[in-house]
Amino acid sequence: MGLNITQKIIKEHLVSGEMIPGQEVGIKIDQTLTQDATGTMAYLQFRAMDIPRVKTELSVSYVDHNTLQADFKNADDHIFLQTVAKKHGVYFSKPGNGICHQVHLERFGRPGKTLLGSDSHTPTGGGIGMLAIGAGGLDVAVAMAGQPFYFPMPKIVRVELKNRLRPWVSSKDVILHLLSILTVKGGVNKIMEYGGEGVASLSVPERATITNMGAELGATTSIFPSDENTRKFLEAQGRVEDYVPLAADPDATYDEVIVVDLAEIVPLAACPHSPDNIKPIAELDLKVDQVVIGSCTNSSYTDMKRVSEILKGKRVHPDVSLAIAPGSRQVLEILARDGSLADLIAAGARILESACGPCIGMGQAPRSGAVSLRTFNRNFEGRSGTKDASVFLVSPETAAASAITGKITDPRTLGEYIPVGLPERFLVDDSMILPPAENPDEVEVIMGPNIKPVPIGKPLESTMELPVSIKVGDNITTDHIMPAGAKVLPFRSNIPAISEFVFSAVDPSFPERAKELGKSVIIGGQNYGQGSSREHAALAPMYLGVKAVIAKSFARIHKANLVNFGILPLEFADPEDYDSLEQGDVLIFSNLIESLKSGEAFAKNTRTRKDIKLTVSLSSRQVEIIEKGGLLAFAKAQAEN
Ligand code: MIC
Ligand code: SF4
Repeated sequence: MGLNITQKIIKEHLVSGEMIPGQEVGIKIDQTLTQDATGTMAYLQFRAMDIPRVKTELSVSYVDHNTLQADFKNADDHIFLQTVAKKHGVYFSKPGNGICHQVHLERFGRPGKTLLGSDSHTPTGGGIGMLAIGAGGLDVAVAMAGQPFYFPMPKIVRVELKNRLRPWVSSKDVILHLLSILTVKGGVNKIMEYGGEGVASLSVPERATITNMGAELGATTSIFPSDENTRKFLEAQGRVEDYVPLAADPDATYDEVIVVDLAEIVPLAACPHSPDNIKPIAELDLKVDQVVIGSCTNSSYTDMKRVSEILKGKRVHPDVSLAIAPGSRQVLEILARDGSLADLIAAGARILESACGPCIGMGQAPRSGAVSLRTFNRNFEGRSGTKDASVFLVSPETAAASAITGKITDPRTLGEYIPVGLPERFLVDDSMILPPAENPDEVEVIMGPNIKPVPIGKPLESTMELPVSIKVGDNITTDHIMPAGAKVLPFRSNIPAISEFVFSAVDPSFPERAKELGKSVIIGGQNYGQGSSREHAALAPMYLGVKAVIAKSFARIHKANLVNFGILPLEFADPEDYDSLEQGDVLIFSNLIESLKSGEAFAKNTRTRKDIKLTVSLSSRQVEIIEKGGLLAFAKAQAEN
């Protein structure tokens, strides 16, 4: 029987398990990437494993999140990352060189390879035909140590693209359209594999916009075939030798099929405060205060060039602040050399560094009550830095059109379409990517005072009495659990300090209470932990004594992170039991170790006397990890064997 693209890549990398949806598979990882906000922890964990040099084909460390240097902390992390990379065989992309996913696509992505990244938007690499998966930093550290990456074999969904997009409709609108159908949990434990005649009309950067924001569907990853367009992109990047064709066999089968008629898609927006709250632009009538163009979703050369063509000779509306962050130094330099940057500046754009910037709340927080249009992938409440701002996620075309008019504007009103293609040849200069040292023994790893040791979990106790420290609702994001932004991000390598911010936007008294309780359990609703891959959303609660989370359902990466730090992820067998629980209730768990193996556990609520039935969906490997107190202890033990 024929194979689809995903099965072909997994089969070639399979180390353990069978490709049956739901069963755990282990795959060999060819490449890894980290960024600075998750990377400091990942390299501390890698060092704790005592392995001198990474065992992957390629590992790259990027600095793109914490680039605001308000004091020594972020700069200290940068030099730590630079020296640690040099010592342990990792390439280092300096601050200013660009956003990890954009640079990785340009300079390192290779069709058919596996990529594991400590960032949830790692699936950007699916645009070039990689099996690119986001994970917690510890999973990436373990992959750098040469061990497989384990995950539940997802269902494979074929997304059949028919026809082609109409003028002024972009690939951002395609993923917004899919979010409107599938919602933020529609892709959990699924891989979206694109195919059909419409694929040929999309360039690699356009495909990467779709696979990038597939993360918002909750999907394990998304992938496109590798074809003539992939070859052209690699050739323009001066690395045609990395090209290999990759397509599904004609008789390949899929678990599900979704058909999307590209010609029927119109410009769309994700309205506040969720990426799946989709409306057509034509139905929105709002004055706009801020427009921001950039982020790993929409900051390629073609995105920026189209924006500059729209703004050329025009002026940004007097009431609008327009900020633009090109995704990489390569993009910025081409724009500078071909004159587009001058057009953007002349139009009144505020040009930002090539980094995540406003996407992660590092500057450009909108004014109180503002309407902000952003070409990003997440619009969770407060993520922009302003709690009462209304953030709409749109395409670069919609953003640019609206910056001129001062209100949300359908780009189809701009007149004749301006086609923008890939350049024949990108400007290639890798001088800001530093190779690892040839004499690693001579490299000293520099650690500033804000870099604190990684806390290690304790082995699981079979009987526990756990008070409920907080009860939250559905779709709680990791931004709720462990916020980002300019104030909190500098503490990513200091768990005691960052743990003071856990749930700060939901209930600022949480850290104090959790510490007072000593040990506790969190109660969550559906899709608990959606969004980012930040393992700090598990690590900091672990530090505060959280031993278990009981939820109606979990997002994939967060669930894996909980396991990695020895926190038990348990699901309600009957979701209605959620209603019977209150903050302050005390739950008694007994015979936990046996229950984990049997797949079923019980918690007795001492207030209501009710026995709550819980489902444990963990592999035997995960049960062992939890018993040992987390993956670090487990991986160390394995490496020693
Ligand atoms: C994000 O977009 O939320 C981040 C910041 O890139 C995160 C990683 C992090 O929290 O460091 C992600 O998406 O994984
Ligand atoms: Fe950076 Fe935003 Fe992309 Fe996360 S989503 S990697 S913060 S640009």
